[in-house]
Amino acid sequence: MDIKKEIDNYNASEIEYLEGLEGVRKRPAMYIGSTNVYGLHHLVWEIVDNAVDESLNGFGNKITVIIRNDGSITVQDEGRGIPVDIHKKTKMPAVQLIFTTLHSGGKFNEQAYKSSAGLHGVGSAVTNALSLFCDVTVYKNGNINHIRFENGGKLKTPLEILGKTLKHGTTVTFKPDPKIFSTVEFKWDMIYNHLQESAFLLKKVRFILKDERTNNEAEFYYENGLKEYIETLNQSKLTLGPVIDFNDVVGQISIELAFQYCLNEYNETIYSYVNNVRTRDGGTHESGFKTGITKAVNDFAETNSLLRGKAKLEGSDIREGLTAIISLRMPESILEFEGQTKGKLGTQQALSAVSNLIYTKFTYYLNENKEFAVSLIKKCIDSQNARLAARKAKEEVRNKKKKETIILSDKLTPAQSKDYELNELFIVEGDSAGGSAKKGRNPKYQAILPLRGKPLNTDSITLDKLLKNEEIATIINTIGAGYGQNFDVKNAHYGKIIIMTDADTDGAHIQILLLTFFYHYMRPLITAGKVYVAVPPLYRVYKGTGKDFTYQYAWNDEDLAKAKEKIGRGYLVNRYKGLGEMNPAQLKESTMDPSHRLLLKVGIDDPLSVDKEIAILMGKDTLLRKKWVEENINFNQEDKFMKEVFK
Ligand code: TSJ
Repeated sequence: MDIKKEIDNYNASEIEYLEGLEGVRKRPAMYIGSTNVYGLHHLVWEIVDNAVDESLNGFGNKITVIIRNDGSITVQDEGRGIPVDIHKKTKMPAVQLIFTTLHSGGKFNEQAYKSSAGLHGVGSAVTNALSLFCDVTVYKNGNINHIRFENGGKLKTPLEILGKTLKHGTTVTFKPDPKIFSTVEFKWDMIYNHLQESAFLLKKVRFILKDERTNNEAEFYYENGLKEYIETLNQSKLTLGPVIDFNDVVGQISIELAFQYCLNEYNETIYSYVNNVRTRDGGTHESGFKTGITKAVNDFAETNSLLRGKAKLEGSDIREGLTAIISLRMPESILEFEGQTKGKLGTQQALSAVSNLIYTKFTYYLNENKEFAVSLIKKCIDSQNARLAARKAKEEVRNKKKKETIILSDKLTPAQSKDYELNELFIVEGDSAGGSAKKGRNPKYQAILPLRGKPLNTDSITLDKLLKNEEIATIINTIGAGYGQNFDVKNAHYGKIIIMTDADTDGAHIQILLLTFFYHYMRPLITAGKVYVAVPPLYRVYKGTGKDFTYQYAWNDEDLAKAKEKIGRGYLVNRYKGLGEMNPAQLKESTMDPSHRLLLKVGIDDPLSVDKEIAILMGKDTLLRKKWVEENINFNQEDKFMKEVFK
């Protein structure tokens, strides 16, 4: 495609140069979600995704990321190089437009495939706007072309030719602005996981990560992509049969999928992607996959008389212990996203395309691999039996309950309201804090469940033991929606489950145990965004007595400095070492009241980090666990488990 022609079609009135970038600096969260550690890395993804799109379109098969010592980061590809031609109306080089305007999305190319982030959507301009500098070198047309922006995207060095080259590709180095972000420290683990995920989705492309701060290096290259993705996700699990992978092109949609069954695992783990972007909330492709696999397995069981008069298998019987990745590519013209966060594929064609693919190919596979097929059906029947038995047990309990009065737990102080969605359950470490929480709660919708003592010896706990623990049993009863295979998030008695512990190592251990428990036995609670960790303040700065008494809470050292300034000369500081040191009124206003409290929402954001971390946390290696807690649980910052901060 001729870039010049394309740019000529541009409506000049639509182009807002630096004004646009100032808007980004005023409201960064609108463009990158937040200004915390996730927002910071969002800048990196924006740039990397452009390089990924270029190789997705067939140009370049190596992408390098280098974390620099000076706080900057470099992303390099071997593609065609960003166009440098002059745009007639504005007399600007295309590369300059791309880095300084917010309306360039889609205008610069019409490639078949384009991630929703997009080859030159607004991403590069946003990254530029939020950086102290952004330095771009384009190897193209035999020239080394260079342009540099500083101070939030202002042109510093106009496009120049530095010399001749035989190479082609793009190198971008930028340094995020600490005035915008709460942290500007790049996290090796986050970038490592993102690149590994990209490498799984983009097979046969080499990804290299270097960290000049530590001299760490990593390289990802996968011949088969999704197959290796599943192998990595299942590496510490007991599996049934091999990884099975299928792919096909149906009309304008290209489909790749891979899956494998695990034993001793209740959960289904399905990750789906469209044009390399995760579709967190599933959509038509996931529905198609579920429909197709259910029908394939049921038909096979029926044809081979394996159900022996039993009812048909339900989808959930067939998906217990299943790990699957679905990756679709489609042109923008048929791409439709739904839902509040646009994380759900709406494209109707994808449903029948995926459903037919998995149905046809898996049916064939089952017939070709009878031994595997029979053990799979056995496993599904086991799940079905467990599901039916649990339902029966539940009904019996329900009938009993009608006669007797329900005694939930003498430990629980319930909420008065029956509006489950609005109700909040505080799981509180320790009886004394539990007492304060009871007095400080809003009795209408806040319930308190104190954990007596430490719930478990954190040094030698396995999942089975965790489940048998009395405190955990109380939690299961209190939430009221079952656990494991029979957990049904629709029945949860609370819209928010809030873990409230001291800000110390013991507190961290309790958080980990509870989160691990929820992750394994009530995962939909986490994916539905109902699990939170309360962050109590570390300090209270105060002055005066009687009606002159003033005070302010502080959650970290930065807050503390601000609070001292605000309270002024003669201030005194309380340092809270635990929840127990706050009186009910203080606990209420600082940690429980929605208008002041700080809650971290627990999310499973990163498919590749969770299992690894849970393996460490639940493993036998106590030293490794201790190290993990010390490195990852920092009460002054969001940690890896935490997705968003709500104030
Ligand atoms: F995000 C970014 F702009 F900073 C960036 C873009 C960063 C990196 C590391 C690479 C890239 C990038 C862009 N790599 N390759 C491209 N390709 C184009 O911009 C391109 C090249 C040729 C044509 C054409 O039609 O001839 C069109 C485009 C959009």
